[in-house]
Amino acid sequence: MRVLSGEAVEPPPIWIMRQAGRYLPEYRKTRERAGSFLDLCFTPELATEVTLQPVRRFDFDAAILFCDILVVPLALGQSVRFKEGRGPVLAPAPVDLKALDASRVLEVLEPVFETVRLTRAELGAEKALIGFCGAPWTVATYMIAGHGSADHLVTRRFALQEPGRFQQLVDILIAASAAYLIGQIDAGVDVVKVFDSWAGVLDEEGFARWAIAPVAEIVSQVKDARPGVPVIGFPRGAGTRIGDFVRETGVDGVAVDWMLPMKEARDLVPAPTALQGNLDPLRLVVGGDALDEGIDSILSAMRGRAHIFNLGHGITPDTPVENVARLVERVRGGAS
Ligand code: 1CP
Repeated sequence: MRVLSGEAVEPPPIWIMRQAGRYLPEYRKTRERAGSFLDLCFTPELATEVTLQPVRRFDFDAAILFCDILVVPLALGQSVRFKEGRGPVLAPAPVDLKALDASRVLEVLEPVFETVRLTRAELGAEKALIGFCGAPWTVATYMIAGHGSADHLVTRRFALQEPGRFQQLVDILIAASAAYLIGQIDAGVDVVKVFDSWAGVLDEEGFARWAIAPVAEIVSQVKDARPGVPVIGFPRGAGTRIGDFVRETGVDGVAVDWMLPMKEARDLVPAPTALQGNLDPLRLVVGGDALDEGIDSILSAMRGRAHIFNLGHGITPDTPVENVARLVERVRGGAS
């Protein structure tokens, strides 16, 4: 929280994206007990358990609420399923705008708020609890295509051919996401993060209209309603546009992917905005010198600047748990 207010803290606090997940044996056990992935997200006792697991094991400085960005389309009434080995499947695709119902969003998401309350009660006061949602662009890519993809051609084409209808969808997502984040704050999260994992596929105009403007609106609604709660943005793939993103959205911190050097991000994003990142998750899989070199270069690039250590994207299921322990130890000044 101090770093998000602009303070440089040494050693930097650390948590990792997707820190609860399949690389942890205790997660796989709880996941089995829950049945489906969505059952896990909507069973507060189990979701609390998996939120806390990585903090217990590695003593991270923050917990991130266990849930998924796609609970928002689900709460709006689109069908969302997670297929084993295939990822999310949404139907109908593209989404039928007239069938979306914004009136029940908070009611459907009530179990998530309960997870936040249970987690906050169990988490030590010295640990931050991070809430989150997907950014409208990234969530829309699933709602239009019906599944994940690498190039997001279907959604990019839709946004170019039918900008008016796409804007309607984005407006629905802005309202639902802001209300959802405010609900998470009222339930007890200390900070919220907006994940725009697919922002990088947009061109200049697309990035301004679909990545910057909707997140700026969400940040403004959250800050009007609950002043003082910091917001982290993650415009993955923004590259040099990260400076515009921060200036125009008003986020307090920005997560940096591993393709952008931290020292460049530091120049592009003026202080006191905090920077989070940006170890290549593959270095964490490989371990050894590859891991140590990656950690050290980030730490030296960020010395003296408000920095939260993290990966440049989510941890992958093939990551050895001992490498995660080594990462935390080295960031905190051991394991040299
Ligand atoms: O248990 C399982 O097999 C399901 C795997 C899984 C997990 C562990 C999914 C399906 N979602 C999650 C949890 C999750 N998702 C969290 C939990 C908190 C944490 O520990 O970090 C968070 C923050 C997310 C956010 C999320 N979901 C994003 C944004 C961040 C990112 O990684 O880019 C995205 C794009 C999703 C969609 C999604 N959910 C799940 C999958 C496999 C995917 C990606 C599909 C694709 O690649 O298109």
